Amino acid sequence: MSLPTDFGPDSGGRVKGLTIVKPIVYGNIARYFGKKREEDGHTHQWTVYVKPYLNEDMSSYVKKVHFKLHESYANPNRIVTKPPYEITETGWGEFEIVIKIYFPDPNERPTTMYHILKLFQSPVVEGNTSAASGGKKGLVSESYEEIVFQEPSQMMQQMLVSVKPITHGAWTHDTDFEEKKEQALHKIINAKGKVQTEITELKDKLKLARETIVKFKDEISKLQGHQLNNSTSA
Ligand code: SLL
Repeated sequence: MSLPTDFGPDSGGRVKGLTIVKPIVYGNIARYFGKKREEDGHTHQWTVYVKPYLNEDMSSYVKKVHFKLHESYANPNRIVTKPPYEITETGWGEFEIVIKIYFPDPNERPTTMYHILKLFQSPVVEGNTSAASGGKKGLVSESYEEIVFQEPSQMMQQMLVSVKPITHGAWTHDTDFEEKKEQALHKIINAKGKVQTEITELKDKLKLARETIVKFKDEISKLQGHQLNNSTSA
């Protein structure tokens, strides 16, 4: 099989039936200065990032990562072309950061993620986002995500399968996603049980309703039979 050498619109055609999944983690860490900074009112230093969930060098299949910050920042559109894919800033407020991952193959649509920059610890933990404070990194708020490549081009397939492990300083995660997976699985099993019980109850009700209908129909036809008898005998 010969591989195309350019990134043109027809880079070897799509590989039928192939799906490649790349698990990633995105989010931010933040650290409180301890007080408000006089000059600009900033209170925190933070880093927003995209990193591989597994130990692999994303640069073999990622062209660039675009971080769109709040307009109050100078040059809010930050582009990172090589790992680590991260932006470190200081500030005073939380806002939504749009993270867009671009691929070298122009046929591959960029992947967009939305991350709420977290600076302040809140008591509630929601969805698949986890926030934890403490530790030497300060607050951590990150999410697990999977980039799904549906029928990638041969060129993209080559890039996706030829990823190298990160040899120096492999990523370690601040969130135990395996534990979260277990918890999520338990919740799903519980929910499934509840739904099953409800289905059974509703089926019973439906059965009863159907039986009642049959009974009433019987009654109706009996009555109609009576009426008919009455009218003919009259
Ligand atoms: C809020 N809606 O009011 C948000 C906006 C903006 C954050 C947060 C400072 C930037 C700078 C900064 O932290 N902006 O001074 O360069 O909470």
